[in-house]
Amino acid sequence: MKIGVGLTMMDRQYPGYLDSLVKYSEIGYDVLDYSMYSEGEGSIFLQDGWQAYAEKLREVADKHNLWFAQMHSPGMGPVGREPMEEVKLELTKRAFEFCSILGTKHLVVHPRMFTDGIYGQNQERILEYNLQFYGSLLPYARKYNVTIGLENMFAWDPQKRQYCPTTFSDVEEMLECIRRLGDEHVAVCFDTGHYNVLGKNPAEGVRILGDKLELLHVHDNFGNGDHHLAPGYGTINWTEFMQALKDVGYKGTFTAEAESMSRKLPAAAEYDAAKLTYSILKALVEEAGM
Ligand SMILES: [Mn+2]
Repeated sequence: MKIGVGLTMMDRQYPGYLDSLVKYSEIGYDVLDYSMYSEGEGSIFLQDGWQAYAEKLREVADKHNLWFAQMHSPGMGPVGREPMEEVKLELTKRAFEFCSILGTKHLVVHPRMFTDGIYGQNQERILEYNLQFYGSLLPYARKYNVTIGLENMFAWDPQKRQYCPTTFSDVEEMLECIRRLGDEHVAVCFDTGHYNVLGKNPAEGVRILGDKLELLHVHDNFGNGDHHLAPGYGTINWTEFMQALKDVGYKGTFTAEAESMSRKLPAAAEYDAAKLTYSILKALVEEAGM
């Protein structure tokens, strides 16, 4: 199983993605996740000729035997509360072309969430909204042959001051969305940490998703926050999780979204954090014989 990580772990020690690629390759990573999560107004992807940047990235990645297996589209606030709504939608559409230049197979696109959509409230209305939303992206998915990854989410309940379920917290809801979209360019990106925050066992989520699970955001937490730590630094049972992946015949990559391993460290320690994260992922994969 190919091992991957988000391309932000070493961005202070090695600024500029092009220079850091060699470092990920040196550590042993096979694949990378390019995140457009924070892209908005002023993004390079809104400038003429952004494709040249993408082509350069691809060229350097190829040279170092790295593959951008998955990408994350721009993060969006709840419907009606996103100040850059139009810009982020435009960037999301451009992300498909970016994927095609990089040879990326999966683009993760969060569902649109609503402030009145926690604890399963208004679920059918919100699912209808998301069917329209993903449906509007499907022409791009088909054109560039990229699969949209639906991701399981969580929200914050400001009244009870605790994390709570929202759109796609229930993996069955993602399966229902895929069934109703009826297009092979849609699959699930399972986020282990998001599931654990809600007190649910990620291994069980994997078993429900079965062959609709095509990609992962692997990270750990203590169940009291979305900490984005490497496996073993929280409360998730990774032996059980790996067994579940094996049992459902998971064929995707083992890609971490564990940026907190390095984010607050002194810049000079980022490489070592990325290396430790790799060692952990590699050991889990090898122990599971995957
Ligand atoms: Mn995630």
